[in-house]
Amino acid sequence: MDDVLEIIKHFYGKGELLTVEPYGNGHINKTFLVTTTERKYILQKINTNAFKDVDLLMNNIMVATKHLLNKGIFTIKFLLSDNGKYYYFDGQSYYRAYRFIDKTIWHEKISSPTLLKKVAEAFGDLHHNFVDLDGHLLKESIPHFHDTPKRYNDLLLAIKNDSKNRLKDCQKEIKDIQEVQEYFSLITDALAKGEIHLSITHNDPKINNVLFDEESEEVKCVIDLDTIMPGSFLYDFGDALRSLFTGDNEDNIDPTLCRVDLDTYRNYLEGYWSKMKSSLTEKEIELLPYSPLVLSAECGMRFLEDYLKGDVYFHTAYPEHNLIRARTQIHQAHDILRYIDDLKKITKEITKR
Ligand code: ADP
Ligand code: GN1
Ligand code: MG
Repeated sequence: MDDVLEIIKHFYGKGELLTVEPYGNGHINKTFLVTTTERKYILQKINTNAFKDVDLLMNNIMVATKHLLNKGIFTIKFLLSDNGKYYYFDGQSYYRAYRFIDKTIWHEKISSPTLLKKVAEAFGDLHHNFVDLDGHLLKESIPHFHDTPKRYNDLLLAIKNDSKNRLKDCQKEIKDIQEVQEYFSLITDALAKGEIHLSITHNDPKINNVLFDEESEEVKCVIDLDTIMPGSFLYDFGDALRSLFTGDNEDNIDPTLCRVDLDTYRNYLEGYWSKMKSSLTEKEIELLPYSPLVLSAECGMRFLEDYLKGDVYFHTAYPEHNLIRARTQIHQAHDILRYIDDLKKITKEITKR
């Protein structure tokens, strides 16, 4: 914690420092809440294992947030450090600081139809607001982030290497993931054929990355902008539903708790459709119900790969953490497949309106 006390001094800040404490439930960065006599800040140690190029990362975020601010949309405000950049490098690690968004809450699970629609509208608005942003100004902060077929190849490589001798624990998970393999290239193939947009998307629309005003319960702000970069609308639609279906059970030892909820799908799609109906292609509409399947399988593969490699990417609290997370996501992918006809039917009903 002492390091953090030193680091925060390099960012412009008002008031005398009172406390610094670990904050939030993110899997990637190390997040701290800094309280001064005047204001609260979020300080993050950037995970450079995930984000290899911090200049590129912060450039993406600044381009995207400036674009939103120019439209009068509330978003995260970053602080300049005393080296004139939006990050500080202490010779070992990279840090950034931004204004704490006060009087807000986040949820790990949501079942209220009203809140679901608000989240869906927020992501629909975000997509809509990025339509006029020049995509060339942003680069991939994690190359091939949602390239699901590549994620599968990466998993195969980790299986082949079995560097931590953990392969013996995951035979069932590997078999289960291979059973849904035919769906992995649905989105990437459509992108390659030009049947769906390559737009600027969030790419990590996990539900705890949305802050709500604690009084009005309106969405205040979408946070965790590290993966704002060129992508498909379907990545965000699919991953938001992946995270909603999973709720707070991502690391539950009972994988069957991670499953489809048709009302969640219906409410989310209604909210999203209300903002994006004029912007989606026929192919995008056709793939909407498949996208949570692709993204759940992909997330399962990423956890499994990380388990096999010895937990080098996601923060873990115990040795089997990534394996348990992989199980929930792979179970969910299978459950989505089981209900795919229902999801298609709901999609047809809503998108015909
Ligand atoms: P990670 O990439 O590790 O998920 P996030 O940027 O999502 O990092 O931050 C981790 C968590 O910290 C978020 O899920 C949220 O709960 C909390 N958080 C981050 N930024 C803010 C903020 N400006 N105001 C309030 N809470 C925040
Ligand atoms: C990570 O950063 P966080 O915790 O919001 C991950 C997502 C995964 C998610 C699974 C940059 O999200 O891609 O879907 O964990 N973010 C990154 O919970 O890898
Ligand atoms: Mg996050």
